[in-house]
Amino acid sequence: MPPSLVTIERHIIEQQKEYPQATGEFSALLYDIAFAAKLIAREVNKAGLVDILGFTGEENVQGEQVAKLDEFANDIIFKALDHTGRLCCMASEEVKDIIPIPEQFKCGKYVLLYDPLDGSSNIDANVSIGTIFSIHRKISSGERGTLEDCLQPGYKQVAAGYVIYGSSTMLVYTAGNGVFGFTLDPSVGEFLLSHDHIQIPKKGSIYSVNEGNYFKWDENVRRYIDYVKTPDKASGRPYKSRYIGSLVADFHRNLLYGGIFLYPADKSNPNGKLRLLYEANPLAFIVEQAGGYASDGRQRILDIVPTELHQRTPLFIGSYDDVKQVEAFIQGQVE
Ligand code: AHM
Ligand code: MG
Repeated sequence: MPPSLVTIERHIIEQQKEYPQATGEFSALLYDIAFAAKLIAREVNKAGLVDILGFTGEENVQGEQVAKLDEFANDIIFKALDHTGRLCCMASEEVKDIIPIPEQFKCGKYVLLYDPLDGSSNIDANVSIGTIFSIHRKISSGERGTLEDCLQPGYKQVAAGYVIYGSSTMLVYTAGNGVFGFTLDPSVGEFLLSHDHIQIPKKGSIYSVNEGNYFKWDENVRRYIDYVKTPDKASGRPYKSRYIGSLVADFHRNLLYGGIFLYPADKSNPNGKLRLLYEANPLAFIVEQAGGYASDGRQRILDIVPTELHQRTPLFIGSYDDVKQVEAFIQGQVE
């Protein structure tokens, strides 16, 4: 078999042939993100070799310690995109307020929301980590972007994706026309199409959750977890338990193999732990494009209208049947 020669750039251009109104700005934006991802991958792969590990001693807006690589990834994404004229503003999980485009640069018609390095507590142990991104259209009327542009419901996303820095580096994205995965070939520095039209199995046999929180969950969540562990051949139970503690890695595995990832609300995190804009929305867009589903237990993640930049949400995401089933448990519809 000849190697894949479909780079991200070629793929986007070929996809856009179907949309004659496309200006090429959007494909250039995705290409810029892929470029930033390569720079982050290079640093992540060096972690351990250079004095880049460890914490800065500072806390981010979520009250968590900031690892040096988080800062690096945050800055790289900003600097790779601030001057391109394609964005009107950005927002990052690591930054309290919206990030304006510097005065000297032109503003464009898109908004970028990103989690620069998710799962960063795993860096020191060489566990897979990831970057997550979400792109919206600018909706405010002024020249420069505002909070209004960032607080749009997920169903309005134009594109979303993630990069996983694992045994290889992969970029997975959707622009609303299927989900595509590219693997970085480090010898030529290009992301090459490796996973065409990814589809998540309708029902899985994996559950991924931090079960240490079991006694902090409400009873319906506990009942669901008890259910997936109870043997029943006909419905494929017990499920396998797989939890890395790195959202992108847990999500990516379940996307390929089928399964459900859960981060419910609990006594310490009454609104869940994960963030709607930087984590839940982009992954929800991807999973729906792959045939799966994402819910906060009561409603579709993509329908939630955000009110705050760093809003958290419970998250149930993965194979369609499994997420629908956990919704039924949470809503007390299963005896
Ligand atoms: P982060 O954005 O600070 O890295 O935290 C998010 C991470 C996710 O990658 C992962 O799913 C979750 O936190 C794990 O949380 P816990 O350690 O409570 O299981
Ligand atoms: Mg995160």
